[in-house]
Amino acid sequence: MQIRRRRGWEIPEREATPEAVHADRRRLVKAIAAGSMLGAGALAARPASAFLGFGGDRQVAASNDPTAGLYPVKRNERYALDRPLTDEVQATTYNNFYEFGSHKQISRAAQRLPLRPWTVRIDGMVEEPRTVDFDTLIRAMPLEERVYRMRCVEAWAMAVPWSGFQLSHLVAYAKPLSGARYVVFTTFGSNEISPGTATGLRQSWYPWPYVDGCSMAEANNEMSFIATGLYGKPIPAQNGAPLRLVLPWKYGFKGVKSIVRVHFTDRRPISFWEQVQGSEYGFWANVNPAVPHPRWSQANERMLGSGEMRPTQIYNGYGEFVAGLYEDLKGEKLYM
Ligand SMILES: Nc1nc2c(c(=O)[nH]1)N[C@H]1C(S)=C(S)[C@@H](COP(=O)(O)O)O[C@H]1N2
Ligand SMILES: [Mo]
Repeated sequence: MQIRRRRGWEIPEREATPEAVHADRRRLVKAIAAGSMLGAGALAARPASAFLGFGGDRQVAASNDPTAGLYPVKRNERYALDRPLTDEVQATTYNNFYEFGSHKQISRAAQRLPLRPWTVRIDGMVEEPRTVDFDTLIRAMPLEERVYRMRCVEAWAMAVPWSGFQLSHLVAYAKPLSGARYVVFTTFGSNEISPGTATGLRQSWYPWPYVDGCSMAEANNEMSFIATGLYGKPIPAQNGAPLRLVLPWKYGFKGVKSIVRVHFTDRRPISFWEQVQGSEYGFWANVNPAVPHPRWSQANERMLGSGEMRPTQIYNGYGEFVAGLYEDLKGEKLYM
C-alpha cells in the first residue's frame, strides 16, 4: 500500500485560482470544512484483506467482459524493460482517476463505471465524423502486448504490460484531414455518466471532462499506444477501461482514461491540468530529470510496490524513439 504523506498531485487544486475555481471557491472551502475532500478518512490505511477481496471481484468482472476472449495477446518484444514488472495488485489499487476522487484509493469506487455499451465519438477534422462501438473498434485493430515504464509527474513510477494497439492505427481508422495538427482525447463527463457513479465529477471546481492531447506527429509515433488490456486481461475500470491513452515518454497525466471522444483539430488543446494550474502542467510534459516540477525534484522516481528509487531518465528512457519529435520545438516548454 502506498500512503504518501506529501500528496503532491493533490496540492495543485488547493493552490489553483483560475477563474473557474474562483467561482466555486466558497463551495470548495465548505467542502474542505465538511471534511468531504482530501479528508484523512479517505486516505486512512485499509486492511490488506480489503484489497485482496477486491482483486477477487475483478476476476468476475473480467470474465463478463465481451472482449475477455481476445486476451492474452502476443507480446511485442521490441520494447524491453530495464526493471521488474510492477506487481499487478499495486498497479490496480494505487491509481490517479480524479473522476472517482482526488486520492489514490479509487479502485473500488471505479467498479461502478458502466463499461457497456461504450461508444467512441471520432470527430473534428476527419473525412467523416462517426461514432463507433468499442467492441467493434477493438476488433478492427491489431492487438499486441507491450511492456512499458510509466512515470507519474508526482515521481512514482511503474512498469506494466499493456495490451492494445498502436495509436497510429486509430489515427488511420479516423481518416484525419491533412490540416489536422493535434489529437484531443476526452474522458466521460456528466453527459455520459451520472455524478452518483463517478462522484469526483461533483467537485465542480475541476474543469471536467478530463481532456488532454498530443500533436499528430506524436500520435503517429510508434510508442503511442491505446491500452485496452493490462496483465493479459481487459483493462480494469480504475486503469481507464475500456480504452485509455499511453504515451510512455511523457508524464502520466497525459494518459487520458476511459476515452469517449477522439477529436482532430488544428488548434492546440488546453488540457485538464493546464486549466487547473497552467504554471505547473503544460502541453508537452515530456519526462526530464533535469527539469524540476516547481514544487519538487524530478531527478528520481519511486517504483510502486517495491519502493525502489531509480534515477529518472530523459523521455522516461524512450529518447531513441521520440527525441526527434522535438528538434524543431526548442523554444517551447517541453518538460512540464
Ligand atoms: N480521466 C482521467 N485520466 C487520467 C487521470 C485522471 O484523473 N482522470 N489521471 C492521470 C494521471 S495523473 C496518471 S499518473 C495516470 C494514472 O494511471 P494508472 O492509474 O493506470 O496508473 O492516469 C492519468 N489519466
Ligand atoms: Mo500522474
